[in-house]
Amino acid sequence: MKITEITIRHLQMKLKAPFTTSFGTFTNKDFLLLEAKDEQGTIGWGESVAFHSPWYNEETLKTNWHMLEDYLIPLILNKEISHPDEVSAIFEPIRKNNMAKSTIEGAIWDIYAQQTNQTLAAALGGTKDQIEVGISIGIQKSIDDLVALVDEYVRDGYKRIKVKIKPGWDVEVMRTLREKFPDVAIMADANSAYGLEDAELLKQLDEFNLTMVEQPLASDDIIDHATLQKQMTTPICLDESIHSLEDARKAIEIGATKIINIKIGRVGGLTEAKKIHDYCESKGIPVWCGGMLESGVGRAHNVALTTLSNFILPGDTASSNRYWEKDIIEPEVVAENGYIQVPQTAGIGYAINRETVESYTVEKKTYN
Ligand code: OSB
Ligand code: MG
Repeated sequence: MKITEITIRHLQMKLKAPFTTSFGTFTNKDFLLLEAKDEQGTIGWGESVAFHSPWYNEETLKTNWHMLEDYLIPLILNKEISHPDEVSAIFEPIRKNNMAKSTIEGAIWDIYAQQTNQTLAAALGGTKDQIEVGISIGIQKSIDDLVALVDEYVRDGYKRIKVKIKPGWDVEVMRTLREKFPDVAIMADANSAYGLEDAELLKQLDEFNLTMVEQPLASDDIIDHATLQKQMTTPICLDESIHSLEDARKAIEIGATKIINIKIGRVGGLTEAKKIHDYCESKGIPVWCGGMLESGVGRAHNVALTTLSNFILPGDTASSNRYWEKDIIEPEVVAENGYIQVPQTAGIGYAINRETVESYTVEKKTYN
């Protein structure tokens, strides 16, 4: 295949409810949607998971647009590509900027799957026809509000409840949840809100039989995570720290992580995500697919990736309607009783509603 035209759109979608993490609150989701066309006219879609502001990591919507326009699109346009695994080699001269790279790579995987007449899941080597999912709940105004939400999502059938924690919203919150929901799989995500000096506090989480604690410490500190894991029984799961197979290998080797959250954008695309998945499987490290409040396009890629065998733990890919009044795909992603049925049409498996896309578009530009 040869990509002959790429369109980038900045979309803004209003979240049904604000989502608060230890690093900030989202009320809108601003992101880039990428449409790629090849010489046969096949269209593929990719979503950048970079946020509007550099809170989660250093990438932003604008840095992604810059990297795409000035570096990545010129490297890809009119280049002969026989398999999407080649894209990471084409992008090798450009350091990091994984979310920007992943945006194009995702669209190329979609085109490849369509041209080989298979689902994206099958193209990746996935085997499941349904996937198990959990849900991630932001920081709330009160513990009562949180308990009410957890209750609702448990009734919906979500297979695992993740709650965001930060200093001042941690041990007592988890204690209350464990008391109210003794049999539910519960975990906590700190988004790097703590330091090793908080080890005594974090160790108190061991009382609550949590499935894991996600990214308690800084993103660039896998050494302190290893030190902390030696002192805690709750498994540590790394999110922000893992950008590549090499990061995963080192974190596992030093005992910094017992579980890995794989986010396609954070690791630079589906090819690297698959490599991390395969490596973790060989080491007996379970993985799960994280979320970045994606629209339907990113969600579809997450669903496909999660069909790989070592995605043993439920991920964060909840129903479209948990986030949006109206998603940009048809049908929307639906979790029923904690399961999403994997679509069976070629490519990402969901159709794009162009009218809806246009209604959310703030700015767009075409490159050819
Ligand atoms: O750390 O997993 C995270 C949302 C925004 C930024 C970071 C994270 C999250 C989530 C929500 O936990 C996942 C989702 O529902 O998409
Ligand atoms: Mg996380």
